[in-house]
Amino acid sequence: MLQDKDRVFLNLYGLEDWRLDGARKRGIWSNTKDLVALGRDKIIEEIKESELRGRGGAGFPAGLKWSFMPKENDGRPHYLVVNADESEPGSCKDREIMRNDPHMLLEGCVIAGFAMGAHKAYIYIRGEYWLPTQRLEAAIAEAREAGLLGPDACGSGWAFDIEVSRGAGAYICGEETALLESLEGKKGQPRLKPPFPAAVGVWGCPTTVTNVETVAVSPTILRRGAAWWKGLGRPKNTGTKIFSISGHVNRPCNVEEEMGIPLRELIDKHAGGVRGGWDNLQAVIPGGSSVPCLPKTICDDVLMDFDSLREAQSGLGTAAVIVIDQSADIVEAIQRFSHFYMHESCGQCTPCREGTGWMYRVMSRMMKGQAEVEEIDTLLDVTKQVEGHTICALGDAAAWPIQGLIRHFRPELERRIAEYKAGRTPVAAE
Ligand code: L3W
Ligand code: SF4
Repeated sequence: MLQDKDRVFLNLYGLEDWRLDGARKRGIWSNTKDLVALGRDKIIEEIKESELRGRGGAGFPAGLKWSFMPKENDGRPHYLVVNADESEPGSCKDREIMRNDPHMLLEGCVIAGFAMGAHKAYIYIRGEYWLPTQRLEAAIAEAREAGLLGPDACGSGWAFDIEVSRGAGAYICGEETALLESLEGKKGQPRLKPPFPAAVGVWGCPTTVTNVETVAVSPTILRRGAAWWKGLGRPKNTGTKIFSISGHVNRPCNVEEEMGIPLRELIDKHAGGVRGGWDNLQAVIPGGSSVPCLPKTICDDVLMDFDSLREAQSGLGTAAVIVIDQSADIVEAIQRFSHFYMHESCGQCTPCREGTGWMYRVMSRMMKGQAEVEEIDTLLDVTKQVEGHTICALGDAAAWPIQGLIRHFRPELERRIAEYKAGRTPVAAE
């Protein structure tokens, strides 16, 4: 369990002052000039050494990503784009950082931006996040006033400024290249990669798109050292992480914990346990709606980090832990996710546009038992035709929850089909 001395997010619950004075008391902006003075190479080296992995879902090594930005100057400006379009069902951690400690993110932008050779950062924020937007704007104004942003940011000699841009309610704009399109004022549709944003990003310039939490923890890693961060968690799955725990628990919450904490400990210690006790658990979706669910037998001892959850054929994703007890209709839950992905598909590639609708319609029949047993394999087959055959990861995200359902709850699907054939309405399927 994470000790207080290792906590990074000191105002996660908004109990302290979120403004500049409060932030300074928590050590934010304390030596930003010295951190910049380390130089680009040393900052990136230290972030690589810490083994920090991106907190937006993919878990890509952060230092490596930053190092993709060109070193030589070809005349194009560089940009840092913070992905604050938090829309993954179950995920609400970035919201808490931005509304309760916005200066953490701003200081992180200065450091990360400098390391990438950028003089400007855009924070692309989910449009519905009105209070976090207001606080970010207010914090930016305070930081400009105090000389922390501007032509000589923090007295470092490096010009740096930040602009907030609001999204308009499309989940797909959390995909990094759709986000860039939207930032440019266009319809939010993903671009083909490569080229990756580090080569051709916003306005055709080198850009790094990265998650709020990843940027916000960076100054603390540099202040306390990569060795300290690596001492937390497990190899290649280092440091602390904010988990959003929701669903059938006694006390839903956001909590910062050590990477690799056992799922059961996380739920019992911080969320007051599963409603009705651990034995009442049916399944957990450990990383937001995009990752496959895990049945109780696996939840009993799985660890919460990227590699452990991948071994368990799921994923850490955004660490949004959705707890499902025995009272819930697991098939209906996954059917509703199918509806979500169908609705949010941008429609530009066929396997996703057609596949998400197809999967939703079959899931709707399966929920009521109105299907043939052979269709379970057909459905699985379709998910495999969608997975990996689309421009962006939304296609995968639509396929994986269904794959998880079939992997772990096939008997439940078969039972419904048998009940319906026997002339009964399957229980829990209205
Ligand atoms: C340069 C290379 N850059 C990779 C960069 C790439 C990106 C990052 C990770 O999907 C996942 C997805 C969702 N040269 C590079 C390179 N990069 N190779 O590294 O890339 P990638 O492709 O592994 O992932 P992605 O496309 O960023 C993100 C999952 O996250 N997810 C989504 C959550 C949604 C939200 C939200 O609410 N907005 O967070 C949850 O699980 O399924 O698998 O920057 O450019 N050779
Ligand atoms: Fe659009 Fe879906 Fe293709 Fe992504 S996978 S580009 S959301 S159609």
